[in-house]
Order: sequence, then structure tokens, then C-alpha cells
Amino acid sequence: MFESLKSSFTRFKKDLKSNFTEVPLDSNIPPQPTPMEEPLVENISLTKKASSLAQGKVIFESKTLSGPLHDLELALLSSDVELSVAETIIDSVQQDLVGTQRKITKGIDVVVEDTLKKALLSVLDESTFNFESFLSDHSSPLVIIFVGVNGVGKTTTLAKLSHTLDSMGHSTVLANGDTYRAGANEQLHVHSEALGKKLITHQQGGDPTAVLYDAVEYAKAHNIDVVLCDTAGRLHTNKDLMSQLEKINRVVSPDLTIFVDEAIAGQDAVNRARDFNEMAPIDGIILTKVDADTSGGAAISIAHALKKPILFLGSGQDYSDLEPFNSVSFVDNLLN
Ligand SMILES: Nc1nc2c(ncn2[C@@H]2O[C@H](COP(=O)(O)OP(=O)(O)OP(=O)(O)O)[C@@H](O)[C@H]2O)c(=O)[nH]1
Ligand SMILES: [Mg+2]
Repeated sequence: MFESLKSSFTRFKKDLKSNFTEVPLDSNIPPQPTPMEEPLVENISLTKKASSLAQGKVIFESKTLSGPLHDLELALLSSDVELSVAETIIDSVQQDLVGTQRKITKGIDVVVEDTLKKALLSVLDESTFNFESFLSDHSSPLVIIFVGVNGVGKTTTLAKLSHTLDSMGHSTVLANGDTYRAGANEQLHVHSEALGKKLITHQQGGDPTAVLYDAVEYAKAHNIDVVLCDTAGRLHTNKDLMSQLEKINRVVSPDLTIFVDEAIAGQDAVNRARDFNEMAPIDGIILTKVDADTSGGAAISIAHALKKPILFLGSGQDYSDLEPFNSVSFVDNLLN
């Protein structure tokens, strides 16, 4: 998973390591007093460098870092990380490393890894979401709407979330707001049967807002915890369908609007999310199909671009293939 990003970071760590010689702490070059965090010095003298190395420290110089940083930026861009996000990561790494002296107790690669971790977490900082506490903070029924372009996995993800909520002890009702596509009722019917959940549907061609409204009324009458509302896939450029989404949002007032897209969509996913967000403000993101060969750029970029958390990753076709997104373990996985 996310091999392209992983290899970018591994290459950067190797590049930096090959530029520095680690000297053991007991080297006999006499140490000179130097502060731990020194401001940027472009032309650091050899004596100072040697002395720092003798103390088990290293000074990262801007000219030594510029090549590897440039390569890292290109690698991030080719892994579909959005330009502004790639620049934020590079700036953060540069500020953290250049011109400062670092005590090398565990090796340069660990210092570099810590710096990368900090930079990545700073762009993923929106991605902390606790579903359980969100549920307990909201009164029942909680209304969740799934939106996104065609075929990205909205319906499958809705069914997976019903399964997840079931295992957390929360009841759900499914609602098919996709009155547009022939076969949509049937598809959700198969899921509702398999999951043992009530499904609210209307005729194809009907008003999706009316279906979702009925589902919320059903949940209220039957003490159901969560209403999971599907919507038709729509191109973010289709004005009519996008304004239908605005109406759904206005009438149903969802507690959580989830934008679903494929992790493999990369940069496109970020652009589409922005357009959807204008019509129906997005509260969270689910990226699907991470089991396919995906570069991982969308996962890095989308939360930062929208300032909204990634809630889950869809990782297969089974109901259990929905993984809560955790930015720390996501970054650890990328760097190790
Ligand atoms: N490999 C993989 N396939 C997935 C995943 N999520 C969904 N799919 C598949 O993607 C295809 C489309 O899924 P749907 O759930 O119908 O997508 P949708 O967004 O509801 O599609 P429309 O309603 O037509 O817009 C199906 O074949 C799913 O089985 C995933 O995480 N991994
Ligand atoms: Mg669907």
C-alpha cells in the first residue's frame, strides 16, 4: 500500500545518510563548545563540522540538503501529492534540519525520519476523528450522507459502515437516495438483506430528498441510532445534479456528510472534493480502493486541502474492509 510514497521517503533518508559521516562519541578530536540548536550558517567551517561530529552531532547545511530536498519534492509530486502540500512538507523539513546541530545518538536516519514524521503529521493534523465520541456527542438518529463521483465506492462503503456500526453496537437504517441509476435500489437491497438492515427506497426517478426524509422519520419512530443515506454518483461539473445535492443538504441537514473517493484518483480526488464541498459542506473523507496500487498522494493531500479529517480507508470488497484512519500509524507505515 502506498509504495510510491514509501520509496520516496526511503530514497530521501538514504540520500541524506550518504552525505554525512557518523563519528562515534569517543572520537579524539577535541570538542568545542557549541549550542544545541544554532541558527542557519551557510558556510560552516570544517573544524566546526569535525568538532560537532566528534561530539556525536551533525550540522545539516542548506547546500547539502538542497539536492535531496529537490528530489523529494519531485517524488512527492509524482506520487500525486498536491503542489501546495508538497511545498509545505519540504519547507517544514528544511526549517527543521538546515543549519541546526543535531545530537546523533541513534543515527542520522532516525533524525531525518523524525523530521519527516513531524512534517507529514503537520499536513495530516486534521485527520483525527473518533467515531465513537462523535456518536455520543450527537443525538439520535445521527444522519450520515455519502457523496462523490460515479463508481468510487459510496454504496459499498455505506454497507461497510453499517457493518462497522453493528459491531460497535449501533443500529442503522439504510436509505437509497440514488433514485437516478437503474439497479441502485437492487444493489442496496442485496446489502440490506446481507446485513439484516431495514432499507428505505422510492421508485427510480423520484426525489432523493423525500427518500432520505422518510428514512429519518423511520429512524425516529423506531429508535434507530444512525441513518446511512446513499446518493447517486455525480460529476462535480454537472450543475443540476450538484444543486440537487444542495437541496438534500438543506432539507435533511445531515450530521455528517462524507465525501467518498478512490485513493487512486490522486490529485483529481482533491479537486473534486473542493467542488463537492461548495455544494454540500464535507465533514469527513473516506478513501476507497487502497488495496489497489495507489501512490498515496490523495491521502496526504486531501485532508490538508479540505481541512477535514480522513475517517476511514476502504481496503477491499468485504464488509470488514473498512479501516479507521489514524494519521500516526499511517505516517509510521509510510516511513518504515
Ligand atoms: N478493491 C476495492 N473495490 C472496492 C472498494 N470499495 C468499493 N469497491 C468496488 O467498487 C465498485 C463500485 O462500488 P460502488 O459502491 O457501487 O460505487 P458507487 O460510488 O456507489 O457507484 P455509483 O453509485 O454508480 O456512483 C464495486 O465493484 C465495489 O465492489 C475497495 O475499497 N476496494
Ligand atoms: Mg452507488
